[in-house]
Amino acid sequence: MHWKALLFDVDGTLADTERDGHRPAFNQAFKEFGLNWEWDVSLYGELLQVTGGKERMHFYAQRYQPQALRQPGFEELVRQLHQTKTRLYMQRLQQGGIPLRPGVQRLLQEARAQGVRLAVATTTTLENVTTLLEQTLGRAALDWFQVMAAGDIVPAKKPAPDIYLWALDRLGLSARDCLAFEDSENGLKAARAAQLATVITVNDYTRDQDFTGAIAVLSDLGEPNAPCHAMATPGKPSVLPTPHHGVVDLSWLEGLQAESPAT
Ligand code: XBP
Ligand code: MG
Repeated sequence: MHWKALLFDVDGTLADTERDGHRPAFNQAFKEFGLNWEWDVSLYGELLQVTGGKERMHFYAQRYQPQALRQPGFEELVRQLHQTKTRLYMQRLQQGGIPLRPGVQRLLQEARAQGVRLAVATTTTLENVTTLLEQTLGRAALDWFQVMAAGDIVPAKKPAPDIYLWALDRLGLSARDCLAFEDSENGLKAARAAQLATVITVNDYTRDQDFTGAIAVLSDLGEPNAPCHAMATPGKPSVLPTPHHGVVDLSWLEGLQAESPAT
């Protein structure tokens, strides 16, 4: 049996967008609104426990700006801040400078060549995804993905499984035929709650998170000249599979199917 579809998270998985993409766009939006809120690299790491930009601003206000939260019109302020942040983030993407992570383009192309379907399942706003893909792979790449599940399309964001369930429904496939790619514990929880086998590629914000239940935990997807490696994870240090030659390709992913956790 072969995987029929690969489902990709976006932020942190397709590209390292958080620290130098979303974060400064939030800060710029706060400035434009005359707020003295500033999310530095370490604070942003803490705030990443909440997915979704609007939800993240809420969480921040609850913790650090309780007086702002109590003001009438706070919901509307968050909505406007988020609109501005989305515009500023897309501008950043359009300036280039946020590449796809190693191995992403290679694996997407291989999947296309082999007739394995592609989908996106992300909590971020749809325009952010299309801009990233256009910018890194060209406009035609938007058609590579049969399903784009993004943003507020489902009310409950990751770690809820809803975005994955929505994507599976649109694909018309059952979870056992699909493989998810994630970078974070919240993303893994969402995918596993949707019964999906999940490969993790870590990044600086997520490398110490708990990835129990992932089928593989890797540094990245690897390239022939820059091989990836398996990350040690608590409780499962030595048995995690590592791709031959440090390159995640379809033949290696097929092999994972045998190890796919009981769903
Ligand atoms: C990423 C997120 C998003 C972005 C911000 O989740 O949590 O909230 O940081 O995006 P994923 P918006 O890795 O599942 O894509 O501001 O557009 O919500
Ligand atoms: Mg992510």
